[in-house]
Amino acid sequence: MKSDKPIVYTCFCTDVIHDGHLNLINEAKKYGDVIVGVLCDSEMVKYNKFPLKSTKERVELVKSIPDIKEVVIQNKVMYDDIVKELRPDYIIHGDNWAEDSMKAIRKNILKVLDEYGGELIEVPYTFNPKVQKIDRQMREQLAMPELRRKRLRQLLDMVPVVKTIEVHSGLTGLIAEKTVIADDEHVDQFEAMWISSLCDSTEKGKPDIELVDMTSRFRTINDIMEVTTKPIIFDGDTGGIAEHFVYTVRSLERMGVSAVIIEDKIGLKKNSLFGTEVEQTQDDIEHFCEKIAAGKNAQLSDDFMIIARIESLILEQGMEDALKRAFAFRDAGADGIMIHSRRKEPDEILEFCDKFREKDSETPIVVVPSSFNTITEDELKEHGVNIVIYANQLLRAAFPAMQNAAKSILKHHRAHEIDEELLSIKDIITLIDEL
Ligand code: SPV
Ligand code: MG
Repeated sequence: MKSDKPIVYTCFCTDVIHDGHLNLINEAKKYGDVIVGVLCDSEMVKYNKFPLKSTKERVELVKSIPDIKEVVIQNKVMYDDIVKELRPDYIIHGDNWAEDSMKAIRKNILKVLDEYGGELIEVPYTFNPKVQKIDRQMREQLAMPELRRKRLRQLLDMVPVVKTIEVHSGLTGLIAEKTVIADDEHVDQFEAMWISSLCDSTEKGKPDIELVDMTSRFRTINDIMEVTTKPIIFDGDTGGIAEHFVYTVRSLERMGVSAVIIEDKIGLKKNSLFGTEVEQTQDDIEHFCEKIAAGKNAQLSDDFMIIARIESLILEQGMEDALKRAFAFRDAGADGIMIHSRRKEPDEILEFCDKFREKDSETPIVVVPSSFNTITEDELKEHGVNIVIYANQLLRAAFPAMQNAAKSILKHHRAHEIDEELLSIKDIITLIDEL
């Protein structure tokens, strides 16, 4: 029977119910019948709350709280749709609106309620040590190798396109981890990180020719892992000889890296964006397949992914060659295909994706739109792309800014002129939180 009591709505995006949630429900029931929304997986990710429990489990968890009339799934972080559906008299929420994303959500709630005279109830956020400990544990758990490693595979099922940004240090890792945009319509952030050989080498002042050895590259991974939780895709260059690659796979897997991408080149590797301007040799199909198979055979978990990167378009070997390689590498065990191009237009990439998808709707496709950078993630998705890697933008942003600061100091014999373009002293000394 339909109750004529007012409806009080709240949305939970959590894997664990703690005192804070129970307090909120206790408060909510004073106003009427309580309906709780469980935020769906893909929106939890946008909100930097990667779910450790499935939606079904989270629904069951919320249902186990007494005094809740109904549990529904909220499909968007923003409240427009759910409010249209339920028209609650009240939305109840903790008063923890400090972050930008939370401010945008509050604004959205007030806007949708205002349309029909609903009311927002804000209750003091429960900040007791027990709640804080649970919050911290949830976050920290995501950094553990076992959980981090499988997150890329999980993301491939959860989000339309895995947006991946280049990182080359702890600091850039923090940018990937924490950068959020929040406006009237959405909240969003990167889902994964790419450890580029170009940027890792450049950061060390070395050319991108597989000169920076694995021990050094693993240290970069470690620096990043220490301060982040998001999954890592590692640029493995050519992977080296198969006899060495198997050890790399084991090490990466043990560290909690989610995927390695290896390119089908042999001999002295140069950066792909040189194309045919420098001498580069493509490996033959059979030999590269043996390397992929050896890697797959070496890994211990099912989570880790070996993604094969095809250089046929870069080396002007044609579409047929690229496709032939893609199917051969997949059949050798590759968990995904990366197709690369250095053309300004995305045409050849899209043609490849369409032709590959005609015969294979499953194997993930990865692209790196550095040259063909006008195409959007949505357009790439329409052609079957699953992972988009922004492979070098953070380092390219930093270098001119640093050079500019150095030149200004040299020119003016003091630092005053550049100061207003810099992070303030107050901000730099408080940028990194202590544990
Ligand atoms: C990298 O980022 O190191 C890559 C992508 O391998 S590219 O530079 O485009 O070859
Ligand atoms: Mg590289």
